[in-house]
Amino acid sequence: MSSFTPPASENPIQASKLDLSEPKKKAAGISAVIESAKHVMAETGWLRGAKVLTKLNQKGGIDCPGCAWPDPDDERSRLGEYCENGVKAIAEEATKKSLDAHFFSTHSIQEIASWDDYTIGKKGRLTQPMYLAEGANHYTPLPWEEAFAMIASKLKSLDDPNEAVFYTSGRTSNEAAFLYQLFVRKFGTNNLPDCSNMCHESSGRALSSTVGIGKGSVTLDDFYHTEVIFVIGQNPGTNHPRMLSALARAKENGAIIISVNPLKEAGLLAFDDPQKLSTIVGGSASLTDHYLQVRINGDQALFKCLNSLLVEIDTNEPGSTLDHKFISEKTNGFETYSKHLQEQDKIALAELAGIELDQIKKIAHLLTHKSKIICCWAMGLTQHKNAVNTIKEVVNLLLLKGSIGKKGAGTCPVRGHSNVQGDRTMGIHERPPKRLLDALASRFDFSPPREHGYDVVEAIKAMHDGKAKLFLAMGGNFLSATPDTKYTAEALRNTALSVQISTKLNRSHLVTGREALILPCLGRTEKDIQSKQEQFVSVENSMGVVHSSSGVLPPVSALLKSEVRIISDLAEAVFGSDDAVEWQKMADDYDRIRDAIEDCIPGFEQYNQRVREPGGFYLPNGARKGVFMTPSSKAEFTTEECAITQASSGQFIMMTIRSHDQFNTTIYGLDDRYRGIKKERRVVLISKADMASLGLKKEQVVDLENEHNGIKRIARTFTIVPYDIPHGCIATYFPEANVLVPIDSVADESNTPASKSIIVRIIPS
Ligand SMILES: Nc1nc2c(c(=O)[nH]1)N[C@H]1C(S)=C(S)[C@@H](COP(=O)(O)OP(=O)(O)OC[C@H]3O[C@@H](n4cnc5c(=O)[nH]c(N)nc54)[C@H](O)[C@@H]3O)O[C@H]1N2
Ligand SMILES: Nc1nc2c(c(=O)[nH]1)N[C@H]1C(S)=C(S)[C@@H](COP(=O)(O)OP(=O)(O)OC[C@H]3O[C@@H](n4cnc5c(=O)[nH]c(N)nc54)[C@H](O)[C@@H]3O)O[C@H]1N2
Ligand SMILES: [Mo]
Repeated sequence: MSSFTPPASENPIQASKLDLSEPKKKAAGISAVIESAKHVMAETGWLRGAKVLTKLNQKGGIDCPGCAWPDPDDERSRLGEYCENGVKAIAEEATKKSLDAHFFSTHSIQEIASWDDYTIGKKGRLTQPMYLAEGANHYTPLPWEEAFAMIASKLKSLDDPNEAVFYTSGRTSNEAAFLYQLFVRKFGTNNLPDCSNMCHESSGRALSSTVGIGKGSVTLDDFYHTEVIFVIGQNPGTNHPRMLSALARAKENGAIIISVNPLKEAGLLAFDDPQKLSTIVGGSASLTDHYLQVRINGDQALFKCLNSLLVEIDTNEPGSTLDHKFISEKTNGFETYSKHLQEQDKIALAELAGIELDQIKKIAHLLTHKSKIICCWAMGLTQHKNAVNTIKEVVNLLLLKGSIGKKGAGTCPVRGHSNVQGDRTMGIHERPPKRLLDALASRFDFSPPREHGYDVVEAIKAMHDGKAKLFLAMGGNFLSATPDTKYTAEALRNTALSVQISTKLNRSHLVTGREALILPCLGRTEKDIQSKQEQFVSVENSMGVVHSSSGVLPPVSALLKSEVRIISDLAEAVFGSDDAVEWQKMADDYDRIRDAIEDCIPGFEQYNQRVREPGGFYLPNGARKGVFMTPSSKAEFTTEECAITQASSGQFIMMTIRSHDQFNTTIYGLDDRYRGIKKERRVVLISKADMASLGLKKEQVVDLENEHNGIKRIARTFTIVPYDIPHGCIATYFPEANVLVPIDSVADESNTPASKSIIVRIIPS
């Protein structure tokens, strides 16, 4: 549209041909299957497509790089467990298209930066190492050895190992993650920020301190034996489509589903299971029984209100609602918490939540005689200032009901990236546990650094301040995924060297340090052959199952290296070929890495044997068994006042969410099919009532701006979309709106960017 002013190159506009229709009232079904087949075949061709799809999520096949939702333990459909968006993730990686030196000699980084993310992503796979010299406009090819020598010499020239930052995204396998953290710690730093810092860090913090383990407690089987499932701040129809099958089956078994979300997401309303022929032919499973359309960030108030009602009902009718045996035997802090709840003004809490008190009362009565409850949540809870305390309030509910540590009940933080949980288990953590460092010290005979490293937000600030000078990323798209795009771009540009180990081109290859390197790696769909032997890797899903993943396709280029080999070659360049750690031997045979993991990380006994069993093995999980590894050996109730982010008059609270056509910063297409928004991503979802009070028209173009700690941020040219969303709340897509997330607007304790509660004003442009 000619009236658009182009935003900064870090954040360009999309072609605007907005096409709006009514939001859908159900998810998946045959249309999703057709959608996915179209995507994969267009990118890969029939032969590659068929090869990869028949192996997807099969035992001994490829772990889907889409999300971390588990595969069923016991059964598989003949077509495999796949979903529309998993297939899109596969198509993105298994594409036939590739980028070579000619592409980079033809297109300058300035030119590529002027394209939108969709266009950049569609250019294909990276195929050879590339170098961007200081002041240069074009990447040029360079041999692998020179790339490693360059990184090694820069690393060695730093005054302090803590001047280097080593980021990880969540697709990295257990084997690569273990070797990577070993390399980084042997180099001398714990600067291992990862995507978790922006994702489920708040869940990890809340769960570790209350139930003694930073992961969820349920297995998939628990879904089939539960009475009530809460789905809070999560959009599974788009982001974890295979979860819908589990919800539908739970429902068939009698479970009640309660959704808590400011938006009526299609996938939570109803579902046509593409794995079931009966639903393809007709008929769909309705899912949610009670939809609580909470205001953005109202969840802490909602759950506090619900919990006070439960205590009130139990006081009037003792023993009807609370599990007193569980509370007295297994928990701490109930007295203080129940006293706090009795002092709460429930009407005020309901108002803060934006839900009628009567509706919350209905839920409380429904829970009265139920004892098996599962609480699922994702980014709608984790990316707020009060995220950790909100999740603790959800845990309080489970503790009041004795709903943890038994079948059909427990915590279910639904993870994002397919191996983000495994990467943490392997030690990708800026605050490593002492146990891990001691194990590394004795197994590999060196002194790992003990002081904590930078998380994502701290790393950006350190680069901005010139305290960190070298940035290396194992996957991901740091520039676009992180908050405050302009500030982060300045931070990256302030480094001497930035290195991206990647499969696909993205904006982090264009906004770089003074010098930059692209190191292209194998993806999960590709065969990984080392020393003439085919290797497999392993991953951990959202429910703590560790299993193998083996690629099937020939690599898109002979020049690609596996992530494991890249780390071992880099380690050799830094530490020399006679280093005490046998880097190359480990890369020659991944069994040796798994042996080392077994020696250093609890729960991996007989790793090589058990990972070869079909379906893999479960890691130990105390909370699952009702054993709480907290200092008191009890589960802890948390008593915290409500602290809800609120916008003052003239302002809105904004959440940045995913559309149906993206995987994080990878844009598969410009449509958000279930929400009825097509061909444009720079949109603002806003209620008709708020539009009327601001005098805004449908499809009017506006700017969004805010001011935080004296700094003004602006994101231009967003189109108004009337939507069913609570008053005072608006929604935009991630990553387009990340320019508006202030670097110091973070969750307490977890330091996660508060990218779901951004205060903004809407300015007609
Ligand atoms: N296809 C696809 N799959 C993915 C991803 C992807 O981008 N595409 N990303 C992966 C990753 S890394 C992750 S972390 C997950 C993300 O999975 P989700 O957490 O489902 O992703 P978001 O789009 O961020 O959605 C957040 C949901 O929370 C709601 N919400 C926002 N604010 C609030 C709030 O204050 N309270 C409540 N109750 N709800 C709120 C939004 O309306 C939305 O429905 O998905 C993973 N899977
Ligand atoms: N405003 C806002 N910001 C957010 C969020 C939000 O909801 N709102 N969500 C946050 C969340 S939950 C997350 S997890 C982060 C995601 O942050 P990241 O994980 O950093 O981002 P991705 O977009 O998943 O990274 C995509 C890139 O990874 C590379 N890649 C893909 N597969 C592989 C592989 O197998 N190996 C290697 N080495 N590289 C590979 C490709 O080059 C691709 O371009 O973003 C966060 N940022
Ligand atoms: Mo995530």
